[in-house]
Amino acid sequence: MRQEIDYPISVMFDAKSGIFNPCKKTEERKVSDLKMMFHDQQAVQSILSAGDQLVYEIRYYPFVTSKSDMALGVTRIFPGKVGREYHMTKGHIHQRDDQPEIYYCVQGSGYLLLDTLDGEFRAEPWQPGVITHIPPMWAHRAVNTGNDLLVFVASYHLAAGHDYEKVKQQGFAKIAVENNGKPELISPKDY
Ligand code: PAN
Ligand code: ZN
Repeated sequence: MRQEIDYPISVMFDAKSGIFNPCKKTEERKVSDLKMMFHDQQAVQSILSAGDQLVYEIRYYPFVTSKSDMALGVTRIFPGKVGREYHMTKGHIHQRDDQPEIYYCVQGSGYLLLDTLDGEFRAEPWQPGVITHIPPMWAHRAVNTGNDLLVFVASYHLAAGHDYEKVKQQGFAKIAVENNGKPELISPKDY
């Protein structure tokens, strides 16, 4: 028997702003939410004592049906840095090891950083139009290295789950920092 949740749903999306409607939930992430992810702890402290800084926002629509689910998540990373390190998402690996994801960059510029946490690393340069498949078992983090908003669309199963602890403890093999006005990927130990 078809239930109400089993019918198609569309939302209206504005790629420039990253806003879509209707939207079920919006979350904000500030420097205080990812303070352990940044490598300049003095810069983190001075931002926090000045009253925090918005790094990114995520807007969600969970399409749940009686058979399965598919989540839509749109992330808006505001331009900015913490010390020399560019604004980025917290980064996570999916709890379930059979869960991939699609990211579609629609606005801004930066990188998608991918790390297996067992020695393999990739940095995909991002500009509007780039779609990246994140295979299962790769931690993922987006970085905004531009002067404007970076917007990307994500699609994944809610069942994937988000493990932030592994990334928090180990970090990614490389981080994106500004060097002479340009983005550069360096090893965190060289910060
Ligand atoms: C995305 C991310 C979103 C925010 O929807 O959750 O971009 O990044 P963090 O979750 O690392 O804070 C996704 O990858 N979902 O699986
Ligand atoms: Zn994910």
